[in-house]
Amino acid sequence: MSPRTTPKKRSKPQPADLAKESKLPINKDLSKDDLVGFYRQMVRIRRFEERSLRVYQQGKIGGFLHLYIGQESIAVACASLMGEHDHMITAYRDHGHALAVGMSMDECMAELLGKATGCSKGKGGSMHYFAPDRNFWGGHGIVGGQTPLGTGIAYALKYKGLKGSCMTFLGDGAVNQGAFHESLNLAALWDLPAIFIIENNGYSMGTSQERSSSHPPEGLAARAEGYNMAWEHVNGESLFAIRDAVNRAMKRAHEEGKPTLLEIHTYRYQGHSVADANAKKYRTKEEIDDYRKNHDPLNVYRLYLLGKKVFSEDEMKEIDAAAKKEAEDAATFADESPFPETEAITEDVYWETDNPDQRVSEGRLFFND
Ligand SMILES: Cc1ncc(C[n+]2csc(CCOP(=O)(O)OP(=O)(O)O)c2C)c(N)n1
Ligand SMILES: [Mg+2]
Repeated sequence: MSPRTTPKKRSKPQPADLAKESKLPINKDLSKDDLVGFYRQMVRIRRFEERSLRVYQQGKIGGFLHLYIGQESIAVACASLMGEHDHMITAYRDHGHALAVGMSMDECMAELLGKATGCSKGKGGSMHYFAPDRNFWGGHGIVGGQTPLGTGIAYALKYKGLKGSCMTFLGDGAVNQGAFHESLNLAALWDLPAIFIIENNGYSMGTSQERSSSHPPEGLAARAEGYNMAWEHVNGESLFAIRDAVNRAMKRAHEEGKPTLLEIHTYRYQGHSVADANAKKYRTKEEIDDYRKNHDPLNVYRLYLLGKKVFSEDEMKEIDAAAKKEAEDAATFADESPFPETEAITEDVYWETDNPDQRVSEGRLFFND
């Protein structure tokens, strides 16, 4: 059999039809509060990140800062569907997911500055936000490293007999990692309630999808066919389209205990991280401008809400001002917070070091002499 043609480019952005997608079963009964709430969440993420970029430029953040600007619809739509036993785990571009599941700007901003009041007590930084109490399992720096962990969470749900799911987010660059393929295989083989969500923003650092991945003409998600797994390609410009597809995947997980692979078409306007000096060299200015002007999920959704008179221009501006103030206050909170004590460096690393009375293993623990 001759190989199928490998496409040279990822698909072009498609204009979303929010009016049509708002009538899909999962969206048609949303209240004004729900609809405005999604907007507020997306604006909060964007303003938080814009403020965090300034904090970085002021030299207050050590390490990396990967911004999610342009991808907000994904985290917000996915979080909006989570029930008691639905979980999330993602890579290092994790601020949007963290805020979407309900983490506060204060604990997130303080973490960026390495402060003791941060969600990981200042020891994780931008790439390692965690809130297990909100079913949010991080925040992982090794590309694709979160995929076996997400598969394990899905396995735990099945093992415990809980009706839930684990959404594992990854980038388009992570789909070539072995761990991802091992995860897909086990999730399909063992019928796990796992949902793998590729946030396809077209680039892994400075490498475009066309230079890194071979895939069937239908896209990266079609690789799921090889694992006998359900898959869909989704337009990330539309919060409604994402909710529709993720809801289908969640139902499959909850009711049939089966996995799904979703590929959501999206874009990042900023560089890979704020240290990406070449952000405008590996792609054209026209490409960035086109997404920003015509396909920005926040803008597209704002125009939809204004057009449908769900909220007024004034209400919209108030939401924006409140998000800016919240981000400003978080920056002050982070500034004024203390750094962790030096002794705290060995805490929260090994359970048995923190809880010697519950120790079961023999021998020398890493931090003990
Ligand atoms: C195993 C591993 N290899 C390489 C890196 C360096 N690295 C960090 S991010 C990245 C690109 C990943 O791109 P993608 O998965 O598309 O995610 P995005 O940054 O676009 O969200 C690379 C190669 C790493 N962190 N881990
Ligand atoms: Mg990418």
